[in-house]
Amino acid sequence: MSRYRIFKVADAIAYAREAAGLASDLPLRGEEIGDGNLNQVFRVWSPGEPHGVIVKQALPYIRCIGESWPLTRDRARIEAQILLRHGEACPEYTVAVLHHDPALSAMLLEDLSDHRVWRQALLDDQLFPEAAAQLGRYLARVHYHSSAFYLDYQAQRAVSTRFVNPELMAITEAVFFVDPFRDHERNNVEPLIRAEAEQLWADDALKVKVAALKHDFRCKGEALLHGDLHTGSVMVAAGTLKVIDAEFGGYGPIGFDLGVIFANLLLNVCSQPGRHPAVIGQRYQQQRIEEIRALWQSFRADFIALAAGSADPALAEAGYAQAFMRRVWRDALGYAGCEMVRRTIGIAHVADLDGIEDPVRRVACQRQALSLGRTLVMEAEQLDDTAFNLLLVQQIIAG
Ligand code: SR1
Ligand code: MG
Repeated sequence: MSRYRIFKVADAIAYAREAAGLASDLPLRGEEIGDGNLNQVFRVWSPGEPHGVIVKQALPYIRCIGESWPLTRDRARIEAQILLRHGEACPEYTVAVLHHDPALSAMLLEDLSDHRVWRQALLDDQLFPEAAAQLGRYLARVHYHSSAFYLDYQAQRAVSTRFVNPELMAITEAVFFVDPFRDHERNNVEPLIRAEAEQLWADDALKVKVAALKHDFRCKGEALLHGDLHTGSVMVAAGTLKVIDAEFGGYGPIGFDLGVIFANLLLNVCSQPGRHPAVIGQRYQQQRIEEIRALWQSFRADFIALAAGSADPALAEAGYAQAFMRRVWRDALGYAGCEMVRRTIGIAHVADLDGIEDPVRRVACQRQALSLGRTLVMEAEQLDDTAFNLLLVQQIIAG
């Protein structure tokens, strides 16, 4: 008989007590703290202790939709294994998995209550100056250590088979590359921006580019991706960060993770005119653009340094890692463009745009996000980092 049950607070406490090996008479409290789209999340703590633990459990359906969209609970096992694997490559910046129980579709994670969700910090205009470079370092390490630069043929094939995540990656294919580029019932299009959405849906040249990005997402298994690296998947604190929520992970193109995080910083850029007077908003826009630059620079430098030590004589060839980075950059811009479009008119939006109260300003920011997203997809091949910065200044900051 299955031990699975949908946890209430008391179940989460019981699981935490057993999994963490806590004494049966230690008083414990718990509360549901989840605000994500998919799972339930509880914090369990002992009164008077500064740190507790986090219990995350997969439901047999998508939490934000309900039972009408069933979804494999096996995602919890896959997520725990990805986090453990990423934690081996980069323990400093990956949330620690303390225990996981595939039958309960539950895992015990370190408590990050002394961290903040990066998206929320950005919305509160709180700057974490080191976060971007740290995230670049995290990506270089987790990608390198699961790539052909580090693993030999047999090892990489074995790892990529072990981390196959078909149901969750199929959702990404649908909600990232398919729905937002056509009139699909799952989309969430603000009526005032419907005309711009319809223009995108009729843009055949754009859809050809998106098709190529989707095709690569399926076929270009370069590294074990996080798979959903938006600013809500990053917890920041003074001088450090932790990456959480890897349930959409699996093998795919390295540029995908980079593109998703670039896009979420750019969505924040696009939201600034809706939230601040121009001169203040422009300062925050410059900060976000600087963060993208710092993230890319640290990712690129660390990846190239790691690749120099590759045991594969062909891939370690001088100059190859640099050439590979140029491809990753172009891929990242294309995926960033898709993420900007899908977070504006697809099923899952971001608070940066949706939280703008004034509808006229909100729609102006959404238009900016759609327009920049389209430009990134269309021009990814032509934009080196100088041209990219120029584009941002011309399209956004100069208004
Ligand atoms: C129906 S799932 C929609 C989105 O929620 C998650 O946060 C992922 O971003 C996914 O694409
Ligand atoms: Mg998530």
